[in-house]
This record gives sequence, structure tokens and C-alpha cells, in this order.
Amino acid sequence: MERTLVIIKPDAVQRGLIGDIITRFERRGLRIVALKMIQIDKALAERHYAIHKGKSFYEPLIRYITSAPVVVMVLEGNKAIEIVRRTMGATNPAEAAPGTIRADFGVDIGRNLVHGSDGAETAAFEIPLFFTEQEILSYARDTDRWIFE
Ligand code: D4T
Repeated sequence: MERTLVIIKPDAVQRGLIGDIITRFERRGLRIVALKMIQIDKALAERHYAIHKGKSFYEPLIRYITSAPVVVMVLEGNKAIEIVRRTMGATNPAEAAPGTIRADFGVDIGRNLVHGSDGAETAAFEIPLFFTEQEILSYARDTDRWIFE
């Protein structure tokens, strides 16, 4: 089963949207296998966003993601990576489809509420940045057979 990293970003935490955002993913049927609240430091932010180094939005992005606490989670499920991306909506909330998290709660690209790994390789890189193996739980839910074929 696929795993993906989700970050509920500082703006979402400050705006009291942790519960709403987690609920979207829970209702979708994805299984939460790790979850914690942290404040990302500069070193971790720079590793996580290394791919964007040198771009015009890089410095503001690092300032934003380190500015206040975030909630990080590992979600698991069939096609979890794609399902999370579609549930979040387009990177720019102004272009996100109605019904997605970014469209329903956001306006600007630099305050887009949530992060989800954008592919299998990215997930494999990002998850260990935030969680040890011991922090990621393996368990089944009684409802799993009603969600996963
Ligand atoms: P993240 O990584 O935060 O989930 O976002 P996406 O995967 O959807 O988008 P991304 O990697 O292209 O961008 C990372 C992060 O940078 C912000 N950003 C992006 C920005 O402020 N201005 C921009 O022009 C772009 C492209 C938003 C998300």
C-alpha cells in the first residue's frame, strides 16, 4: 500500500483548520499511520524544499514554513499519493477546483495550507525527513475492507 507525507502548514494551523483538513483525508478513507505537531527549523525546511533553491519564491517559502508550528502526517492507502494531491487541489488556490482543500480555504499560492508528496520518489525522500521508522505504525482498521478492495 502506498504512503505519502502531508504537512498541514503554518497558515492552516494558525487559522484553526487542523481538524477540517485531517477530516477531509479521514473521510476519504486514507489511514493515518503517523502524526505529530512540530515547528520546522531552517535546516529541515531547506532539505525539504531543496528542489526549489534559487527560485524567486524560495526564501519566502522557507520563512513561511518555519514561521509557526505545523502538523505532519503519513497517510496510507491505495493510490494515496494521487488521492492526497487531488484532495488538496492545484498548488495555487486561485486555480484549485472547488471542493478541494486549497480552493475551499485558500486564496494565495504562498499560503496554500497543505503539502502532499508529488510522487513515489518524493514520498520516499520526504517521509524519513520527518519520521523515524518507529514512529510509523502498521495497523489495520475494522473498516479497511469497506474502503480498500
Ligand atoms: P507543496 O510542495 O507545498 O505541496 O506544493 P506543491 O507540490 O503543490 O507545489 P510546488 O512544489 O511547485 O511548490 C512548493 C511550494 O512553493 C510555493 N510556491 C510555489 C510559491 O509560493 N510560488 C510559486 O510560484 C510556486 C510555484 C507553494 C508551494
